[in-house]
This record gives sequence, structure tokens and C-alpha cells, in this order.
Amino acid sequence: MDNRQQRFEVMRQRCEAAGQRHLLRFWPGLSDDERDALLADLEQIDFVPIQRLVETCVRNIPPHADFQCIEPAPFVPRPDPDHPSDETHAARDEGWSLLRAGRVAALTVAGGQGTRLGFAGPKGCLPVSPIRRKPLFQLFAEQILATERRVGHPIRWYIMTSPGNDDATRAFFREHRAFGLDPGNVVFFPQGVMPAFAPDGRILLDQPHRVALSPDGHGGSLLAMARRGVLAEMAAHGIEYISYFQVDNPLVRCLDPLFVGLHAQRGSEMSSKMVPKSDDLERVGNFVLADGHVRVIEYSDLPDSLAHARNPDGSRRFDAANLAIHVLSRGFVERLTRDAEAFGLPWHRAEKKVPCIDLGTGQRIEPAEPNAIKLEAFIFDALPLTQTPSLILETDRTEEFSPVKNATGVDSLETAQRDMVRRAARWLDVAGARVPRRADGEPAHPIEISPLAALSADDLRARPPPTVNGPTYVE
Ligand code: UD2
Repeated sequence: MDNRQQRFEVMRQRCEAAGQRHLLRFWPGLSDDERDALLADLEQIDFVPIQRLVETCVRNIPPHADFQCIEPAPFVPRPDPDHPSDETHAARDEGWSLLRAGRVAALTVAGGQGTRLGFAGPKGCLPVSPIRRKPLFQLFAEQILATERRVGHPIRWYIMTSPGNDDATRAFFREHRAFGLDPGNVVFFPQGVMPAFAPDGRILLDQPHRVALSPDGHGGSLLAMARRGVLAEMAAHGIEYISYFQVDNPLVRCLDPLFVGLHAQRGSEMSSKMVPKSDDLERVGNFVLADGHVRVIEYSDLPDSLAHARNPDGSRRFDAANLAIHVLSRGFVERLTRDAEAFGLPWHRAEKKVPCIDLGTGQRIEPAEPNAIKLEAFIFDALPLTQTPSLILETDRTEEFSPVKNATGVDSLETAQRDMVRRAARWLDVAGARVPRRADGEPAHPIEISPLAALSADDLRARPPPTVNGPTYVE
């Protein structure tokens, strides 16, 4: 038996054992290249739990958590930027010394498909900054470079890709010479994949020789870090704290000394940033406390009665929005994934439209309605697994959160650019510049501040304020 035939035999047995033998239905008519492609797809699937998943998450809808006993999660209120407390000072100093000692790395999850945005390449390549049109990846790279310059120590940056965008992401960094970073310190690793299922539990084929696979959710980052040797290489570099953020937020503070310092001082294993919600039904996760543990309940899962609930003083009861900005201790991720085969976060089920092959005719179907179930794991489901109380730090939305998720409207490129300009104008105000405003209060001209010039408003105080009388780029 040649190598291909042997691999086929292994896969045939796995597919049959998992009730998925139809995946090999078109095998006899495939070319050698197509057979190799199909085998490569099948070999990425973990078939062992598939039958159980089909029963619990595909054919049946998993029961919701009990929302009767939840309370709002406690958080550390936003420090006053003008009058920071002694604790804030001490935590920020601690964060800077951890950065100086090389004990902090950045981690960007960038494996998503960006379907809602409709941008062809990896989302991190999307040009976003208002004047220079810097891509998201460049804005993060320059923040990391600026921090390296300040601490005098290289900082490792881990970027989680997915099999579908890994090559394009790496090529983008090569083409742009890692935006000034030492390419040796930028580490890419692909996340795992999950097949899409028909409602009857059969895995869908995208083509006769391709399985309909998609990334397994940002929660897949934990297992991917264990399986791809990322945790081991972090340990070898003395990295203890992982500053985690999503690729879609151009305002994110990639390495926040205050946040890292508080996390370390409080012995938290996984910390999170939050802001008060913009409205009851804002499409963000909600931090809650259940059985003494912090959890996130997605907007789609939070019952309306709770979303609209009020405190006696009229304020919103469940008000803490998840920004998907975390610090994770490496030891925590190691503990969770020590037995990588046994570890798993819960799967979240979503009904989606997935183009696929009709198993009878072999014709491709472009569905007009959701025809498939996709399963994803979410990073915030690690929160209840911590052994120490989880820190939640309140922050300022206008400073740190304006994600690019949709092509138009809320959370789009337009709103993110607007928020970048507003923040830049505020920072220049602090620095004493006179920023002209329109009648509606918006800055009269686009303004962009390079992360290499300033990581916060304070960084601008030390230099002469620029004159703003047209589009202004602060270098
Ligand atoms: C997420 C959170 C929500 C809130 C919001 C803040 C979930 C389910 N919801 O909403 O609670 O915090 O963000 O912005 O997380 N990604 C991967 N691999 C994947 C899937 C996603 O790397 O398999 C990355 C993706 O590249 C992006 C980020 O995760 O950077 C967000 O993913 P999303 O668009 O699925 O999350 P979203 O916007 O529903």
C-alpha cells in the first residue's frame, strides 16, 4: 500500500467510526492532487469527540446556563487619569518593570474569517488609520516597537492565524519587514479548525475533495498555544504574562502597564477590561458573577429581562461590556492544557449559511437560508476555570475600544476612524494644541498620531504641540 492509500485507510476507519463515511463518497473520482487535499482536510479534524458533539450541540441545542442566580461582576473602577491613586501608581510601575524584565508578551487573535466585514484578506491587513491608512497590524506593531524602545527590551508578539489566512498573514509581514520589529520576535501560529455540520449531524463538503472547515473560535487559542509549542517557547523566554487582544480593535492598548501590573499584583490568572455598555442591548458580552466565578454571557444569550434590569438607583444592573482584552498568566494556560487531549472549552453553536456539495448529485449549493451548524470555542469561557479571583478593570471606551466588525454602520471602519480622530484630538488638547472643531464639536480635520510618537495623551505633554490647521499626522 502506498502512503496515500495508507492515509486513506486510516481516515476511512475514523470517518466510519464517527458516522461520517459520506466524506469519502467522491474518492473514486478524485485526481491524486484532490485526494491529497481531501486527506489533508480530514487529518485536521479531531474525529474522537465528533459523535458526542453531533448529539449534544448539532442535533440538539445545548441547554443554557441557569441565569437565575447571576449577579453583576465586581470590577476595579476606572482610575482617575488626573489624580491616580497610590495603588494605580504602584500597579503601573509594576507593569513597566515586568515589561522591562521581558516577562510580558503580546498575543493577537487574528484567525477569524471577517465575514461580516467583507474584506478579502486577513482582517489585520485592513488599512484603518485616518490619514496614513496604516493597517491594523501596523498600528499594533508600532505600539510594540514604541514600548520596546521605552523598556529597552525586545517584546515577543504572538499572532494566532488560521489555516485559511496563515500564508497571507506571514507574507504581509514579510512584505512590510515586520513594520520595523525584529521578525525573529514575531511568532505566527495557526489555530485549529472545526467542520460545519448539516442539521442531521453530517459534516459538510465544500467541494467533492474539500471539507467545509472553519477556524474553531478564539477559544481555540489556548489549545493551539499548547499544541504548537507556543507555551513552551514562552517559558523558554521567561514570559509569564500574555497580553491578549483581538485583531479588530485599532484603539486597543496592546501592552498596558497598569493592566498587567494590577493582574500580577492581585495574583489574577485571567483578567479582563470592561466599559459600561452603550445601551441595554449592545452586542457585546456581559460580565456576570455566577457561583462565585466571573463569566461572560453573550448578548445573544442574555435574556431581555436581565438586559433591561435596573438597580434601585435606576442604573443598568448588567452594565459591564466585555472588550475581549485580557491578561492571561502563562501558568494558567499551561494548567488548563496540560492534558491537551482532555481539555476543551464549551462549544457555542451558530446556524450559518455554508456553501456546500449536495451529497446526492455532487452539485454545489449556495444556500439562501442557514443550512449549517458551526461550532466555536470562546476565550472568555476560561474565566470560570481560574483558581483565584479574576480581575476586571474598568476603562474608558473612547480611549480603548472601537472595533471594526461590520462593513457599514455600528462598529465599522467609519466609526473606528471617527473614534481614532476624536482620541487624537483629545490627546492634542491635553498637550495644549488648539484643535479646531466644527459646529457639531467634531475635530475640523482628520488627525492621526503615530504610536511611535505617543501611546497615551501623557506622552505628548513633553513635546511642543503641533499646529492643526488641516489634516495632521503626528510622527
Ligand atoms: C466578540 C465577543 C464579545 C465582545 C466583542 C468585543 C465573542 C463571541 N464575542 O464579539 O463578547 O467581547 O467581541 O469586540 O467572542 N477570531 C479568531 N479565531 C476564530 C474566531 C475569531 O482569531 O476562530 C478572532 C477574530 O479574528 C477577531 C476576534 O476573534 O479578532 C473576534 O471574533 P468575533 O468577530 O467572532 O467576535 P464578536 O465580534 O462576535
